[in-house]
Amino acid sequence: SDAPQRTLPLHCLQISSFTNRSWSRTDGSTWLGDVQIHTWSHDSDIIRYLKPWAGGTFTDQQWEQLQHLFRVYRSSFSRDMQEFARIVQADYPFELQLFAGCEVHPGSIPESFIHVAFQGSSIVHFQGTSWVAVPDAPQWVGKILQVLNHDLGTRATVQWLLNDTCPQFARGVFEAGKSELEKQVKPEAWLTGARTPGSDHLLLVCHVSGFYPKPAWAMWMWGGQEHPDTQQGDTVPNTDGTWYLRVTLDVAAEQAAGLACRVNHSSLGDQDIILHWGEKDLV
Ligand code: ELM
Repeated sequence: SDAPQRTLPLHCLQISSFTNRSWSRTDGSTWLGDVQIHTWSHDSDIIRYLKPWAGGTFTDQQWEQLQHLFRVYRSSFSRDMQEFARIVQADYPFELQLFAGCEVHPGSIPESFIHVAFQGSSIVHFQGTSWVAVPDAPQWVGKILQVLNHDLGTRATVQWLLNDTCPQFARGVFEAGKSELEKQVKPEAWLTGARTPGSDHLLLVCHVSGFYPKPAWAMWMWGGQEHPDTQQGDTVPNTDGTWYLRVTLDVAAEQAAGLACRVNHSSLGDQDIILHWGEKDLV
């Protein structure tokens, strides 16, 4: 059909730890939106699928070619970064993080990137056809850029990975995993509350768990109104790929009666979950 192709961003994370001149390790992972699809351990020669559809629409041969490219890349990377560390006299231990990926927007050109961080701070990224320093990068980054940009073969390969391979792979893997990525899983919700020691206050907690996708809404309600003292928690992952959210409210014990927690999520449509606070919820 001509319907706009919806996709999700494809992200690759690499963490390389350099302990001394002769020892380092590199680990990686690939994510489609908030779902991890590959893992690449330092101890393994192969990039492992975490989902049956993690090969997307690539043929076995295309995938084998990529695996080979990344095996060569990983050993070259360790060697080259040790050499750079020597050139700029970096202190050990140090950590390099690479964040790369692409996002395919319906009806416009894909956006791709590689960002490199040293000791947690961004230093270099790939732009157009070459490596460039971030605006506030330390001086010594210039020396590294000269060497990096001298390697025309790698620059060409990086452009091919960013402009062709990544968007093609992202489309294919989204297509292959569509039913799982677009699944809707309803949350469960429950209330707990505890007396705040040394006061006549209660800390009420509304727990919302097991939902997918990530966006969810929860509020403490009083007399049909959103309670302004509601404290939003972060939405954090469960171990099974679903999400967990809690909202809390600190109230005087005598004001707890009549409070309710209201929960909404895309899986619920307009059928919000409403839970009324009761003494039985005290723990
Ligand atoms: C091509 O990561 O230099 C494939 C590259 O040896 C794929 C990249 C995908 C990434 C360092 C230490 C301390 C403080 C700061 C630093 C600076 C950190 C700067 C990091 C710059 C690289 N650069 C990031 C590239 C590393 C490997 C390359 C290179 C390697 C092998 O290249 C040789 C030839 O030189 C080349 O012309 C070509 O013939 C090639 C054919 O195999 O062989 N290049 C590649 O492997 C995305 C990662 C996802 C998270």
